[in-house]
Amino acid sequence: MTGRTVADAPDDRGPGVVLWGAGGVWSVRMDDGATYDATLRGRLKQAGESKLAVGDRVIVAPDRRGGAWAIEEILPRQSALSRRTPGGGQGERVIAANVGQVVVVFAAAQPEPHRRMVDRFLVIAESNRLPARLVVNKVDLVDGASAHAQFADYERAGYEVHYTSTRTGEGLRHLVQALAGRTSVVAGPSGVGKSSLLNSLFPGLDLRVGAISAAVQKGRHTTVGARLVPLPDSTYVVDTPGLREVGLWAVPAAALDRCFPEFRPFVDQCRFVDCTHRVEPGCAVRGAVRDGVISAERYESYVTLRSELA
Ligand SMILES: Nc1nc2c(ncn2[C@@H]2O[C@H](COP(=O)(O)OP(=O)(O)O)[C@@H](O)[C@H]2O)c(=O)[nH]1
Ligand SMILES: [Mg+2]
Ligand SMILES: [Zn+2]
Repeated sequence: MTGRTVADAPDDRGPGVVLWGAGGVWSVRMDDGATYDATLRGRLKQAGESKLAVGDRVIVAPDRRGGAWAIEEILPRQSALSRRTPGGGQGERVIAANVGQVVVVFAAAQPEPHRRMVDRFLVIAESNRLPARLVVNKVDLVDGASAHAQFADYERAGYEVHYTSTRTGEGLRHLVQALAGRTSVVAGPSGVGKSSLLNSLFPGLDLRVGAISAAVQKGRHTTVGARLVPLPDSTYVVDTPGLREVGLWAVPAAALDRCFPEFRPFVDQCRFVDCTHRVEPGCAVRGAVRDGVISAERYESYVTLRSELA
């Protein structure tokens, strides 16, 4: 190892987190709040430029060739939201690293919530072993009792459900507490109020409301990946263009049942170890559906998704 130069002084080297990347340049926010554009050190590049993701913690140092900053080290990941190509293994692509939770946002109305789609988002979180919570926004447009009834299945399944309105402020205080100090992927269809919620929760953030959807934008600009948005008090939100495109390729068909947390107590009680919970005799999952312990709607989602994966 060569001797230290002034540029290598400890003060100029430090840990940070990747906010976004484009064309091989990564925006890294240092722990002291400064943001640098950095490129991967040569030897790390071989290891896989594609392996670095938004949310990764890295060590950044001044590049010896002067002026620029280099990512010297990628620190181990605690978790990741990733997509695996069918067949698994090789084709994994990490969308965001060190994700603490997935916050799935739907509207009570306008647009009408689509149960199958809610379940799809939750399965994506579960298959990545990430905790998930549900936000039902725009409750000002419906009566409270019906909103609660509509999402009761999710509370019974063990998910925390937040009922919110950016119009009345309902539920916002509790939601901001649920985001505080963590990194959250905020996912949901467009128009449900994700940007409005984040603006209400974090004044000054100033995200565009009613903006054209990511899907439409994609046709006009080069595709951008996920972005990590730093907020006060070590809170981060991952803004990803259309988690729907994440799809379900991450989930092996035989593991789908465990992505429904309320099925888990029953899957090992089926007569056949490879029970698909569709037609087999002695299926404990279908027994629980008959007994009203598992919601019939959630079970229907399982069957639909299972046939997609088969
Ligand atoms: N009634 C009602 N409208 C809302 C609420 N939150 C957001 N909106 C409206 O819903 C539309 C879509 O909001 P936006 O934040 O852009 O949704 P996003 O696409 O999920 O980011 C906008 O017209 C918002 O003003 C709410 O709590 N109640
Ligand atoms: Mg938005
Ligand atoms: Zn079964």
